Amino acid sequence: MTPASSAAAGTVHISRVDALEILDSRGRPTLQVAVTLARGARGVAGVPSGASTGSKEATERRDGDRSRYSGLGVLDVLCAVHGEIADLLRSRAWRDLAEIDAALIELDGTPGKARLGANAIVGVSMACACALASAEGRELWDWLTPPGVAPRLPVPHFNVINGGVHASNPLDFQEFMIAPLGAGSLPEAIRAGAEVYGALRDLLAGRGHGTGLGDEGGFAPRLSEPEEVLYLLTAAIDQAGYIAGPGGVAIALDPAASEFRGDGYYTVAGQRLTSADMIERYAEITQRFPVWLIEDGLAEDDWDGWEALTERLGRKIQLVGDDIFVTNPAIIREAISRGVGNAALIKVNQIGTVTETLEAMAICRRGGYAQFVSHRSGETTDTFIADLATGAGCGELKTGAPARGERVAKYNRLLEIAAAEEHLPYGLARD
Ligand code: 2PG
Ligand code: MG
Repeated sequence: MTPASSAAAGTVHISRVDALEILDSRGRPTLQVAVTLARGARGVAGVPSGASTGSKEATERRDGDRSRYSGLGVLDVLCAVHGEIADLLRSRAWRDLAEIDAALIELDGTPGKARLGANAIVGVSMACACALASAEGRELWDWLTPPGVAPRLPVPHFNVINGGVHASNPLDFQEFMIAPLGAGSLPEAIRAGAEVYGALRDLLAGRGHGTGLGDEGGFAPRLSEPEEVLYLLTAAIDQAGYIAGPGGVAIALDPAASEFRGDGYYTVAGQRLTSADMIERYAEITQRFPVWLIEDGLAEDDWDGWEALTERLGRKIQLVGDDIFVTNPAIIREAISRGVGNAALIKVNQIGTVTETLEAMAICRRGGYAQFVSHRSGETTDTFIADLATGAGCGELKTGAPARGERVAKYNRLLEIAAAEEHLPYGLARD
């Protein structure tokens, strides 16, 4: 009799927890975690890592030994998984993932998961989720669907022009995304993304711009004015044969403004701008271009600016908090009560467990905030977020360009789900 079958009904036993130091898409070490249940089900997760991180994110732990990977190794984190974490997980029967995640948080004992490392904890939490879903014979997206929520295939947001800390060009805004809001199905949306990406490559090359790629697979031309990029993007959508706008292919921006704010000013293409100037600039941008969403339009410490931005544009477009909310349930609650933004970016490794991520999404749903599930700039081929976005029914996912294996893996997972589950609707949750 296995430990699992001898456990009380409805509980599971974990028999193995393995971790491996692997590379992420930027050539930096990260973790792969595998969790095996006593009855044999197994879950594997690759841990992502960000570059433009919010200051209140859960703490990613690195070795700091400069003789290996410039100090970025994760061998100490790996030891924590094999040691303390594996000991805890194997020591008793577990009712559900929430109980496992709560025990991991308690074992760590620090507010930001700094002792064991959020990269250890998130890898274990994700791998446990996969193992538990597999043990129940359910697809991960289905297993992740909260009670009372209708799953749906999300609108993919393809990051086709990279700037900021994701590329070495002079572009201050970090991400320019295309969102096929008007596509009739997920496969049509993927096709639209890839076709516009191809048209954009031709357009850039035709104008003598480089077509080298940034960290998330978007092109990284030597442009600095956001409006110039928006003009090119709109032209590419048009050339690919789509309508630029909400009925066809719309545009989304992640300026990642915390990265270009200093001394209370924002610097865009060499210009020093106040919060009010930035808001004015965004208002003009939304007049001139089919931009339907702006993420981190202002910096994480500019809450007053965010309030003004929301007041000005919150009824017209989606205003997503990333660095400012860091997928943190308490911060999102505060934002909702102050009317800051109207949507939250959702990154599992920003908060550090799957349970807290689902809690953050539930708070958004109750508060009328949209949820935009996201990859990180450093990724593996792990596809967890494709299932999360589908299961949570939030209708929005960003996971880079329709190029580079680690980005495409998530889009291909969506195609797989769409093919297997023809009944699942596609599109924004408000539809
Ligand atoms: C962001 C993310 C993902 P990073 O700012 O939204 O695109 O970037 O992972 O570098 O924080
Ligand atoms: Mg962001």
